[in-house]
Amino acid sequence: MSSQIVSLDNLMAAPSPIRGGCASSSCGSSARPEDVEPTIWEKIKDHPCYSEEAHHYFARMHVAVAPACNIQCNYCNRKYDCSNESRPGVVSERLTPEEAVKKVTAVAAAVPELSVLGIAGPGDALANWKNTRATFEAVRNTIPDIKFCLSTNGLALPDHVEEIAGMAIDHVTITINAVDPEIGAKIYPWIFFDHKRRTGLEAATILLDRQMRGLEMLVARGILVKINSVMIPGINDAHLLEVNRAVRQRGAFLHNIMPLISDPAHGTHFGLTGQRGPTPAELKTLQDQLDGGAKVMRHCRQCRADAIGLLGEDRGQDFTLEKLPATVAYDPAPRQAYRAFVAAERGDRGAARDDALRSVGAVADDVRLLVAVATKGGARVNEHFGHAREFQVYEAGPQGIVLVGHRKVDAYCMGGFGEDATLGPTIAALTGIDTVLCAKIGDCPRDALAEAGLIVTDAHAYDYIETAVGKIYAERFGRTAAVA
Ligand code: CLF
Ligand code: SF4
Repeated sequence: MSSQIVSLDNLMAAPSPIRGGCASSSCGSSARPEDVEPTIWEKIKDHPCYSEEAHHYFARMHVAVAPACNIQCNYCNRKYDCSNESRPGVVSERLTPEEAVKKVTAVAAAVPELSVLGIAGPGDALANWKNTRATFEAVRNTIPDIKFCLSTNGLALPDHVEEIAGMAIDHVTITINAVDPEIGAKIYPWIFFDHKRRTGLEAATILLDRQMRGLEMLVARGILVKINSVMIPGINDAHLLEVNRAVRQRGAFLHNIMPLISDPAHGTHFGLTGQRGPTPAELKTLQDQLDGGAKVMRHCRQCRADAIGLLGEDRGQDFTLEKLPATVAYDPAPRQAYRAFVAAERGDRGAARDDALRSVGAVADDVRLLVAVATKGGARVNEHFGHAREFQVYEAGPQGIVLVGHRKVDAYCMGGFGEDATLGPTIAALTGIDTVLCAKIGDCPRDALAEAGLIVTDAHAYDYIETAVGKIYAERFGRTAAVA
């Protein structure tokens, strides 16, 4: 994905045959999915992680004010940092609460899409509660229209639920990798609890118990809880079905399965011992099995603890402390204008989806198609193939048109010329994909991808994604899929 954040200007400039139409009563309104309660929609409609729909429009930022951790996970090494790498637990610079407020104000002034401030490390938000609380309190006084979100391993959670609720933090993520301590002990070598380091089964039992207790306490207070689970083949992959059942029974709002990132260069226990992560196909198979349980999140990008921007991009390096202006004022006007634009755009997009479906008619038989889309936001096919750093993957079939994941790649276009060396890895990253949609592509990469059996087309440039995917599906099978 482009490093350029989607802006009001470039979204509104997008030429679409559908823009400007007023084909339904939802025109101008913010289209709430029919299966979401209005009170819940109010909480999630601007949250890029809790609403897949919102992630096309809204940005999050993390501030790295929480360096310490009270447990050890076998997939984590917070010492390792590379600004090109994106994975949780990793940051380039740690911040004091005062520095964090300055940074959030500067980002809010420059990025009207910013809607959520998250604290997700690089350690544990609750093991650094003083910093976490001070940051949220100061930002609340400065920028009143931002949502708060935090992420925790759950060990300290039961001790902080009352304060979390009192501070109007209505989104909390708990990372739960197991509900069986025998499995947990293979993932967590130790925890620090009640002034003592504990290991083995004892550690896992305490941690898992407190995670479940924290989940129940948050749900009882109306806080939306997302569960992150790291999928570790051979250790907890099959067990995650049980985890899903347990968290669903306790009222979790979303379940996000994250593939283990494992590389010896990261210096983690799993990296050094050769534990592999799952393939995209293994991840999708598990997610498909979980559908019908707690809602499954499929658009996570495994952000760094200092990530800034839409989920598919990271502008953290544009807002390092040394690059911040000496003074910056909070101005709500551009943020309000952007939100008004998104509300209208959502209505327009909803009408476009309905129109596309009506125009092609019947629902297709049980045949599915995976389509990869180059987009820089706004739910449109609006990124050049050569600029794409990721492709969003949509599955079209009788169940509808749904986002099922993303594939990261290196950009093909390197300052005006194509880098052919990236095409091999890109083709490998697109394994299983049938068609690639982009705003523009040159003949050379198109031919190379065609040789590998991939159809790439820019015929649907600037269409809404579902509209374009629906057309591709209809062209291929003579009918259309229902939009989910
Ligand atoms: Fe940050 Fe997490 Fe809040 Fe989002 S991330 S604390 S819920 S604002 Fe989102 Fe990033 Fe995935 Fe997390 S894409 S790693 S799920
Ligand atoms: Fe690392 Fe987070 Fe695990 Fe702590 S809880 S060891 S910061 S992954």
